[in-house]
Amino acid sequence: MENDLEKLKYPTGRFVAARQYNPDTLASWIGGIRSAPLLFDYCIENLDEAQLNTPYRPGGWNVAQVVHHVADSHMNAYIRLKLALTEDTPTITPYDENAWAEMADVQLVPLNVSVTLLHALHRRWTTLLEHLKEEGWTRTYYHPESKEYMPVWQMTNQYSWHGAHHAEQIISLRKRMGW
Ligand code: NI
Repeated sequence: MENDLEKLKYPTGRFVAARQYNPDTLASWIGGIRSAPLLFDYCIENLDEAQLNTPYRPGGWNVAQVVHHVADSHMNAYIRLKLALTEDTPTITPYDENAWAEMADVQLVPLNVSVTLLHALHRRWTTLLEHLKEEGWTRTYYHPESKEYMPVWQMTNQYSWHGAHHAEQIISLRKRMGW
């Protein structure tokens, strides 16, 4: 049972941070961020209202909340990146992702608005990453809850995983439900 829940929550496996980076890993992570909005186009294609309101696992967010969450999370990530690139080890502001997922903009705004947002946001994000100079990758921000210094290369690794992780939650739900 425990294992089943783990599989539903982490269909691509838990995030395993890379220990280092090189031009190939960077290109692959940027590619993950570039393609994530397309993945969400695919995820939500032809789902009706009832399907969008279905939790991806028992007790979990529904499909719409998952996608709105990715928009919330990636907007924060983008701001964190820009802060890391322009300030000296800025302390970022954590946010309560569960509280954010219950708010009116998540409950009332059609899902395609957040997917469109992801397309726009990831276009800017990817362009920024593609034009980073070598020293940009080792700039860091400080996360006051995890008390970690997060280098830009590592957050790029993490958010590349994050998009695919949530997309796969929806894709695996669709497979299980035969949608
Ligand atoms: Ni998430």
